[in-house]
Amino acid sequence: MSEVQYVKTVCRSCHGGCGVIAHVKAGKVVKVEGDPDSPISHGSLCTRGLAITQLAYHPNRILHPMKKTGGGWERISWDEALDTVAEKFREVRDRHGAESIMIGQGTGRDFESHFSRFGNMLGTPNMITAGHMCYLSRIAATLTTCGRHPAIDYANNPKCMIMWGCNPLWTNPDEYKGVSFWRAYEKGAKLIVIDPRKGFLAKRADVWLQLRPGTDAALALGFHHVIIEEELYDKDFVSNFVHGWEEFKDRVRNDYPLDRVSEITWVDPEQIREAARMYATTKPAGIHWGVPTEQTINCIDFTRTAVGLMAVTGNLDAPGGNVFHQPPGTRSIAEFSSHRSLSNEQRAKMLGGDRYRLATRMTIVTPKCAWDAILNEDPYPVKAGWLIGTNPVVSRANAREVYDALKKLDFLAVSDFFLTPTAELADIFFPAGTWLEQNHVADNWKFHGYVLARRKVVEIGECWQDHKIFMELGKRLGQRWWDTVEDALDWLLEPTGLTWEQFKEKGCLKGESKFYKYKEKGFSTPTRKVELLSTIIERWGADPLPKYTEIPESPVSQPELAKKYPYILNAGLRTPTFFHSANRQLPWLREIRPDPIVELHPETAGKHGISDRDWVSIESPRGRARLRAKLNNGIDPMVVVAEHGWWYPEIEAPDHGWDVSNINMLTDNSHESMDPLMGATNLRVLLCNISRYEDR
Ligand SMILES: Nc1nc2c(c(=O)[nH]1)N[C@H]1C(S)=C(S)[C@@H](COP(=O)(O)OP(=O)(O)OC[C@H]3O[C@@H](n4cnc5c(=O)[nH]c(N)nc54)[C@H](O)[C@@H]3O)O[C@H]1N2
Ligand SMILES: Nc1nc2c(c(=O)[nH]1)N[C@H]1C(S)=C(S)[C@@H](COP(=O)(O)OP(=O)(O)OC[C@H]3O[C@@H](n4cnc5c(=O)[nH]c(N)nc54)[C@H](O)[C@@H]3O)O[C@H]1N2
Ligand code: SF4
Ligand SMILES: [Mo]
Repeated sequence: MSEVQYVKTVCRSCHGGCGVIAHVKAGKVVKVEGDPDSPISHGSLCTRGLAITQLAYHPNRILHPMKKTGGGWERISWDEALDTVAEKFREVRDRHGAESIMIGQGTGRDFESHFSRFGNMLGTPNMITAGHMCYLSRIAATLTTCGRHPAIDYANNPKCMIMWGCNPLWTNPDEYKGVSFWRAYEKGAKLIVIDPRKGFLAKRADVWLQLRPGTDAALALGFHHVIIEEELYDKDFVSNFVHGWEEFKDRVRNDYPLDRVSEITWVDPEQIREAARMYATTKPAGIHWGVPTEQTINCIDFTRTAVGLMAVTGNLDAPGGNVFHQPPGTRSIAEFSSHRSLSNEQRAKMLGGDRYRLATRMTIVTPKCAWDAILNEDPYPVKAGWLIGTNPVVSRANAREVYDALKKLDFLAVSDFFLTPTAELADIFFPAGTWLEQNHVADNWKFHGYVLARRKVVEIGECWQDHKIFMELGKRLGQRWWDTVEDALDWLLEPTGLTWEQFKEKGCLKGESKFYKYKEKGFSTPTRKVELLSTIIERWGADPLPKYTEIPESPVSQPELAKKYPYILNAGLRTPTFFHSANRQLPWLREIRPDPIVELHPETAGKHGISDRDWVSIESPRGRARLRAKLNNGIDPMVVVAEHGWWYPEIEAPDHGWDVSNINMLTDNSHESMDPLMGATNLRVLLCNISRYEDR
């Protein structure tokens, strides 16, 4: 019998970060458990992290490169796979220009540095991510307002916390795991929850504001109204460190009195007052805001207003408030990605570049622009693509259009673990390694001040970690890369004085904690102040003050359409088991959540003769999907809350039922529905109707 070995590493079955001890027996990981020494997770792991053994050793996982032939998929060597893609990309680059190749990833998977370097050196500005409506939109809005992303400071004992459209116990998003929130909560912090759905947190809140989906910007301006009216703001701070205070005050006073805010948001004015007072008078207080606030036309204006709340209450860069964690000194993603290697001439060709000014500044392309280029050659043709760790046929708005666009490409490569509905459309498949199969300086993209050592535990089949695939394909296209993955990590770590081998032993690095840095240097904005009136946005001729814009497809803006589609569809309920479109093939997790769920208020369900667990057909002007009813009296009868990310790995290839229960068949990606500066897609507020599936 062989001995069990214990290897410390770092999970990445979501945005990652939890410390793991992997149990390895005879070259195979037989179990993972939480690492009690982890500064991020303190020994905890979630269902998805624990299920990595089922994912890594899944019988349907693809363990070697493949090419599509007339008869289906055929196994090939790495050399053939890489040479084929390099040759196709060279062909397209020579004939149409590098901009006619798009590369795409989904959510943060800790290879952004390599992804962007590959794209920059290829010469294409068309790198598609989820950043237009997730996280990078937050970075863009905070950069313009206060110079850097202010993350909630759970570690320094906030006395009051606002969970603003954020559910960290289920989602463990970005910087923070739910355990950090929970530790602060257990120390007795007051809790304000802003959420249209009564979940675990709302049930425990001191104040729960059940707002109409998509109206967060109006609600935040209502908070400001109370704070201004009752003079609860930090007078020293606003006079010394806020740009545009008088103009902002006038906007709030004139346009956002509480009765108007209440009418827009459906929240009682007295409740708004109570929550605003609690936040402004309990020190320190932090705001953790979530992705639903960014997935509407109000994306940037909401975040700017929320940063305004932190600023005027003196909670910005204050311990226990919202802070600017210092990076640990590694080279940044911008440095690694060699962004200067993309010429100005190529950069100027970025799809949507002249439309979404803030996105362009951050080099973010909203995917709709790529679909337009593929389908309509507007403004020029995109002919080839490489998608890495993303399943846009299921995860992107207006899925039918996405499917048609990817199908039309002359050539597509996909890197994944499984043959997803997106991968089935590819010509070449690259088998990626999971986080158990990689060496990496993890979490370098986050704003929590840490980097962590993700150590390779095993090798499985012929899979390669994504970083290596970028490097080896890049080299075949004449790009400058290091010899090995570890050599690149040495360079990333160089300013810290550590090599990868040394860092691997150490396990983690943390930047120094410093607060109130603005008192010496001001904020990193053009005026060195928090810009409630944005000088950057002003230069673009857009409204420099934040405001609330009514959602283009809502019962208020489209009363006629609402006669046919009377409900508000809130599409994107996460579950503790799944990560977007992933994990449906893992037995431990699918057993917990076998079916796609749509939550309905019992009154609403009753009106349509729908009982708990019935299949429901949901329909919008763009399409329909079938999900199973779960009755929930913690949502408004007008609101329908649906899970996203559903396809059926068990349904036959190549479709795998991608269009059966996929809520993105219903979502909208028209330019008119997006945030005008960022191109953020509206995923959370659409009009829909419902019926019992059997009645159709
Ligand atoms: N309606 C609706 N749609 C949404 C959302 C919503 O709230 N509502 N949320 C949106 C948000 S916030 C985001 S960020 C996007 C996410 O969108 P995506 O990132 O596209 O979604 P996933 O399903 O997580 O990723 C797809 C694939 O990545 C593969 N994968 C996982 N890890 C790796 C890896 O390390 N390497 C490689 N090569 N492959 C890997 C998985 O097997 C999976 O097939 O979805 C968006 N879609
Ligand atoms: N298990 C799991 N974890 C995940 C993911 C996953 O798919 N599964 N996805 C990851 C990704 S990429 C992201 S971006 C994060 C997102 O994680 P979070 O930012 O936590 O976002 P959600 O869980 O989508 O929504 C949080 C809460 O906002 C509420 N909400 C919905 N609409 C609105 C609205 O209009 N306004 C307000 N105020 N609240 C609203 C929801 O009811 C929910 O309780 O999660 C990450 N973690
Ligand atoms: S929260 Fe994320 S990093 Fe932590 S165990 Fe779960 S999947 Fe892994
Ligand atoms: Mo996301």
